[in-house]
Amino acid sequence: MPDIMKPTPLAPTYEPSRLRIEQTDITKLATTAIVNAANSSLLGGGGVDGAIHRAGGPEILEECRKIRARQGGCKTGEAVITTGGRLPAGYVIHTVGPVWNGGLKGEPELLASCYRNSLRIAAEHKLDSVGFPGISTGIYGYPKEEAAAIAVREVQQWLAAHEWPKEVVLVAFDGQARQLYERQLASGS
Ligand code: AR6
Repeated sequence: MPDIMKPTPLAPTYEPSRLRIEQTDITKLATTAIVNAANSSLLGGGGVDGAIHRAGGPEILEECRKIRARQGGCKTGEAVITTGGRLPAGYVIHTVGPVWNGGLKGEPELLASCYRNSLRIAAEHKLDSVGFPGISTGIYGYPKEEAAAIAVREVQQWLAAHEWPKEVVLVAFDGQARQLYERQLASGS
């Protein structure tokens, strides 16, 4: 067909982004689920894990104990789901990040698996929205910039290929983490 007769392609319709960054305490986040940076015992700990169990109450630990009885905890890179107890979020997805050990012990792939397996659980349960802390970037010592790059990449790839969850929030606990996420978003897309 001559060029002049070809229909003008429609301008792409505007789709509001399904990924956003929020600087907050994740225990205050009212997403359908929040993700916990747990350890393989699933019995709680410090950091965001301690904060989630404190704010959510004993029901979360009760369900964690049942999961332990069934499958013996949670391996690094994997994820399980419990109630959110008294949290504003209805559910907690517990994932176990890798301990940073120099970067040549499979840490990047294990961290990516944490994001993918948590998102898979959210999709299986058709959860609307999920908030993630910076898994492994506290006590487990993962370099924050590399971890932010993996988080943004994995979430964007998941959202491009899946309908659920509808929205993902990457939670920054401080201004430095927020800037790292914002830079990754600006450079990556
Ligand atoms: N809201 C949002 N982010 C937070 C909060 C909060 N309330 N508290 C901490 N962070 P960490 P890890 C950020 O150490 O490195 C526990 O003992 C924090 O600034 O909680 O995966 C577990 O039981 C950091 O960026 O988790 C494990 O044993 C990020 O959350 C171990 O720590 C993760 O820091 C897991 O270590």
